[in-house]
Amino acid sequence: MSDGYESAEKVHDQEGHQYHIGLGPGEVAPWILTCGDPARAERASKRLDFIDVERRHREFVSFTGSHKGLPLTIIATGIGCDNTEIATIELCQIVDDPTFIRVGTCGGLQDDMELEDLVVSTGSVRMENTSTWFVPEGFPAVAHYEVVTALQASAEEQGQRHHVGITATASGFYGGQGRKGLGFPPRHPDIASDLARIGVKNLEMETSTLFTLCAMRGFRAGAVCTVFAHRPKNQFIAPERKIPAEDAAVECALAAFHRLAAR
Ligand code: R1P
Ligand code: URA
Repeated sequence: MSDGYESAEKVHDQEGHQYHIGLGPGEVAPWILTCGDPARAERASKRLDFIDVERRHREFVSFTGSHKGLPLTIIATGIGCDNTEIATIELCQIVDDPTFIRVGTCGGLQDDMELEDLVVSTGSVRMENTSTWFVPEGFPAVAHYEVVTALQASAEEQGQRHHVGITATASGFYGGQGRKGLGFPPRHPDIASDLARIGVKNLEMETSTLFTLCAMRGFRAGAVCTVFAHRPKNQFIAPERKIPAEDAAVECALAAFHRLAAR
């Protein structure tokens, strides 16, 4: 059966620059940090020793350089699984054997969580349909165990409050996450508490597609997200805490990359 590689549809220019992300062969490192927010990618890029490649195409903002000697690409995908699909697939056209860590923000679902806690995903409920165009409904979106272990060890070493477990990836921030009282009643207003009851730790909008696509190819992927919304308590992070809280997740991911590279 053809896997499509032999006759890949051409969506890049003569030099192999990918249509949406604008990056070409040689411009992506095997260690890839992804996030939704371009401003987070920009801030994370300040931690690089140097930047070789900086590219801005639509919402895809990327930096390739070195972090303490480790070749690293940081890319913002924008919000959502459709963007994540594009970024992941285009990156995988131009780099060999990548390892991905998503550094995101999320809604925390469990009572024992606090705002700014980190959540390391072991897998994610596919409450989106982007991944469904590749795999059947029963296909599990799982993180790579080595990445999970590296993220957990890094969070522990850095003394960051963290939780490890199952995430849920929604295809929206409002309806898909059951947010009420906004004049647009969601069809499933109890989705957050229902997920909490079955042990799901957090809700966000990209992880299951990243995990599914990477699992299909045997590439390693993980995710660490900072709790910005405490859903059971209806709390949201204070504006002045957002950047330090995001930075903690970036720090955890960077340390995890180094752990993985040292194996
Ligand atoms: C929603 O506010 C966005 O924040 C979360 C969600 O997954 C969604 O992308 O992640 P990022 O902070 O990485 O964008
Ligand atoms: N990002 C999400 O997707 N959900 C939240 O509740 C907070 C951040």
